[in-house]
Amino acid sequence: MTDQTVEKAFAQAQAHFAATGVDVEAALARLDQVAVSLHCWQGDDVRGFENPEAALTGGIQVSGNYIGRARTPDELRADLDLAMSLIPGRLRLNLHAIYLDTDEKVRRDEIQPKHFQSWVDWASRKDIGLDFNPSCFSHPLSADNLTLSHPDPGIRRFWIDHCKASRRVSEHFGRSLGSPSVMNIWVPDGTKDYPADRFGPRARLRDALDEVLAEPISRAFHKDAVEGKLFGIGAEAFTVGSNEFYLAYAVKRGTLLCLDAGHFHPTEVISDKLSAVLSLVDEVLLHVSRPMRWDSDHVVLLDDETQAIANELVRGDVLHRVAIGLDFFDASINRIAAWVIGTRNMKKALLKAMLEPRAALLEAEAHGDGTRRMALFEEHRSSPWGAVWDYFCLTRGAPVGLRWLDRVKAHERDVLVHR
Ligand code: RNT
Ligand code: ZN
Repeated sequence: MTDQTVEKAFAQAQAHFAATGVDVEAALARLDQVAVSLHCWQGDDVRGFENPEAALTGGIQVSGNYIGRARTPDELRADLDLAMSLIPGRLRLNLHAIYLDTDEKVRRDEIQPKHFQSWVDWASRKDIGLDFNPSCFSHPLSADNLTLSHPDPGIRRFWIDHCKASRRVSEHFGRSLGSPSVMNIWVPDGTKDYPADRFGPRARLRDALDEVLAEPISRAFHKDAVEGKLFGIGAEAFTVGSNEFYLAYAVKRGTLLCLDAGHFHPTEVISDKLSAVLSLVDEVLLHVSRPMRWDSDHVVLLDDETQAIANELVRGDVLHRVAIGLDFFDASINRIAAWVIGTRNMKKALLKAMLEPRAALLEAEAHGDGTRRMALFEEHRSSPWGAVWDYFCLTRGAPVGLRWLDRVKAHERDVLVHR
């Protein structure tokens, strides 16, 4: 497809959408404002650089052994540079604490901003924001699959101190880059079989979190989020930080609530939860992901639920109250392609939502005209939004159509096979 063909198709699409009452240029300007935070851990199967040989624990799992996993911070940044160059519009990077870049052996409860300075410098050169996460897994002191709720006060102390140290790193990101870092606390705490006491662990988790959050940090630099979950591998019977726990916690303590698309019962969807939660919680963090059987972390597709999430963000005009992060890990395909596919899909979904004939839909609904509403929804599915997407890619310096795959394959041949 030549640039001219893209522009011609765009002009036709623009006329199509204008006839449905939609201003395409306004939609593109709106899309330009939305940053999606890429998760660093797709690049190396959640290993990090603290001890890449350590087993991944915490009830999460990565399957596959595709060539080319990033083994150093420089390799990971090179892969991210490529992935980011293939995605149009604003991006951020979401780091885990185990991705520190230093030759020192650093205990997790002693991490400092300086251990992440190379990431800050890189992000500053790219003019992107950073987000952060304490890493409460893949560590000898998380071997019981209990961290902030551990009955042993010494172990609990270690993880509290790790989370406190993480907040200082996160604040440094926000101060250095001029955009608040969202720090998400997820702990794997849970048990394989039925516990005799569910109250004790939850009270300990609540109190530990309160201690972690005790030090006030300006929201201009750092925001706290908490992420609930239904179950994990080895934590099938009981998850301490369940969804109700964290929803209540976020409401009461004023943190962000993180909704991970893979953390609910099979027919439950987070698209419906956005309007519910945002009625009473100021801000939400999303982990856009795709549940599949037991796995909560398949690559994001442009499927109905991804679209439904985007629709809610756009229809509710809540994009300024929702941080969009991704959370999937697939080692069975090219890892850079996984980032590109998942992130482009999230942005495609947002664009398609922005091109919806909103006024006509609301009018049909106001008149109780379900027939027209359904007809409008279904026509929009096959509207020429793809031509607008191609134009967005072209004008924002990202490859149009499948051209991005040639670049990923070339990098695989030239770089990944030699790792
Ligand atoms: C695990 C949570 C969590 C992790 C990352 C690595 O179920 O979704 O967000 O995937 O922090
Ligand atoms: Zn998650």
